[in-house]
Amino acid sequence: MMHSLDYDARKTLDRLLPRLQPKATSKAEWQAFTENLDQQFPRLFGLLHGLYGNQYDFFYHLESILGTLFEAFQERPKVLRSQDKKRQKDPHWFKSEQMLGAACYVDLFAGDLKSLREQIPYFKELGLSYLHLMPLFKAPEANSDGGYAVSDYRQVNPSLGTMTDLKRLGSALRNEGIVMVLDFVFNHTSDEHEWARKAQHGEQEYLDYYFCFDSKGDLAPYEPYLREIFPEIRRGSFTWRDDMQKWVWTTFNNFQWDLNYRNPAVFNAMLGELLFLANAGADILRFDALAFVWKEKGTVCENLPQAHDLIQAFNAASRIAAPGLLFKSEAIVHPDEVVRYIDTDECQLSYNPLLMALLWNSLATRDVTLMTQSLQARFPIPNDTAWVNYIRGHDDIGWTFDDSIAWRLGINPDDHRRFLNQYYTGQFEGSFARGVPFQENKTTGDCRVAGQLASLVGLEKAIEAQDEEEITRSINRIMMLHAIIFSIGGVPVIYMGDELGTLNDYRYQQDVDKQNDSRWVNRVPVNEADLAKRHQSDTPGGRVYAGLQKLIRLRQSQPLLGDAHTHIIETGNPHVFGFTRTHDAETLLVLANFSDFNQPIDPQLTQSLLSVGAIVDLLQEGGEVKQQTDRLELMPHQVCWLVSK
Ligand code: OTU
Repeated sequence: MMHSLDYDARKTLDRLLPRLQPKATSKAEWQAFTENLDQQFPRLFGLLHGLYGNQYDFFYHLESILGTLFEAFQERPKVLRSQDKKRQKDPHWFKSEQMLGAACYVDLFAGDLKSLREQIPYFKELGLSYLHLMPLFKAPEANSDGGYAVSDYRQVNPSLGTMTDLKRLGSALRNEGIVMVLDFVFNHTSDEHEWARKAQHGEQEYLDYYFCFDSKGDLAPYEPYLREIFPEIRRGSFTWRDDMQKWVWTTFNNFQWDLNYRNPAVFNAMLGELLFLANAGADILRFDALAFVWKEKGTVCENLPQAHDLIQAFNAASRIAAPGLLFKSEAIVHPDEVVRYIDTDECQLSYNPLLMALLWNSLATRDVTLMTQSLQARFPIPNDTAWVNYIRGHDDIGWTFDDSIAWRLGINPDDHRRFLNQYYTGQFEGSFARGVPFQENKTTGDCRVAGQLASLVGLEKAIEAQDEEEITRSINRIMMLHAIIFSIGGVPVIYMGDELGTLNDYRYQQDVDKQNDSRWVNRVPVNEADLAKRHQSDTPGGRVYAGLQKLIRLRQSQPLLGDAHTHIIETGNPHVFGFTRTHDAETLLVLANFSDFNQPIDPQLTQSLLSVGAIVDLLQEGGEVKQQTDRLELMPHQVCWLVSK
């Protein structure tokens, strides 16, 4: 079977390539393109055949797709081509300890793209080598779900600048060793996208780009099975359009129309947009809401096998036209499903929502057992891929842990999620947190939490109460969480503003376009005055900044925190989270105390994990040396990075 598919792929190329070759501008160009095809086309062909092979015009679409690939290949700028070559020779480049990411909104952080370029010295000062710019494309003016409703993938939102500005920014970042990460919002377009407009005018070709239904009855094979994503905004997953007299599939907001990937023309059109972004200088594309891209009657329409085939097809295609490009998976779903998107042939990078949620869980419960057991099962991923580890971002916190592991530990998962929501919205007695509920589902009781890092760890409340001790504790919590994501393996990403201890911004409640979406509480502008405070070492923001700076420098000087193996361990103390990083014969042991009290570490633990002799904690000033037999004690929220001397 394998052979016959390969044979069919070969035969297809023999038939289609002679029609494409006249477009080549040089022999060398054609040769380079066909070499890439030799490597990736059989895989691409197999995947597309699986998805679309039963359609009568399959070969017509295949020819269009080849055309898209060759055009993008030809347009790929020289600098990006040579970068592709460099990356192919160093496929683990993103696993280096030098990698440090940040995410920011162009408007909230700098105003526009030009001014953002002027902030590069700040990014360098921080130590960044990866910058995710939140969606910056043309989008509906009033509400665009923070840019996640794209009206034109080839046009920058005019208030932020132009495509030329974006390309300039990309190359300025590249010159400073910072990779540019952009969103590929490919599950849906805005209802103002040209395709959607044409569908609104009844053009059949574009009605077929989306899921449009004539009557409520047509929704019956789907609707009962679907999860509601934004139940506070609108119930269900479909929107009635009076102008069209049709129901349109809208998983998220009414103005975000789900694309119909059963139509190969949609695949081809979106492949064109993907490669356009790659050629505009994106090093990594964030595959937004990728769990939802394939729909099938009578299923939940999330994480379907065809969604994986589709992303793999994008992967094979992009390796033909833009081989250095990486994909980052944004699957905020069950941990078993999250890892299925991670593969060198699918997404080489993935957000780690499990670590994120369980860090918050452990902070609330002061217990690391659920985190340890969950990560022991779900942290390992293929060697040529990496996690993107984060604490907070622009979205909410969803409590996506594995219920069966919780049950095993005697935790009722639903009750526990209710507790976590209460805890982080400050309704639980003794809670330090100031979060806001997000998208409470009145039917299922499901809820998520929004809030800025500093407010969620207690800093907002502590500052208000002028409680110096609690301010220090909150800052220590921030340091502990970062010391973990900086060392656990993968690319750590800071959410810009968090490095300055920025608090919740409640002004969204007065804005009609935002008040329904509490995630705006954690989308906070950062201005020059805020940035200037980083030098004031007596302010909470200045203390956070100085602490993070120190952690970042230490991370970047320690190769064991880069491309090394991670092993999550049982520390023998339910309050202390631990893991080792090993490479060749060297080991680094990380321990983190989630409780409010000092915690002892059994000397046998360090003795068995680190080689004999004295040990040094890289996070201690002067790197205090201890004998293996000395009793090690961690202060509240203290983290140790231990190596043997
Ligand atoms: C993503 O998140 C983006 O990160 C959000 O900002 C967007 O609103 C959304 O897609 C639509 O583009 O629902 O609450 O279960 O959690 O994909 C966040 C998966 C979201 C979802 C995730 C989605």
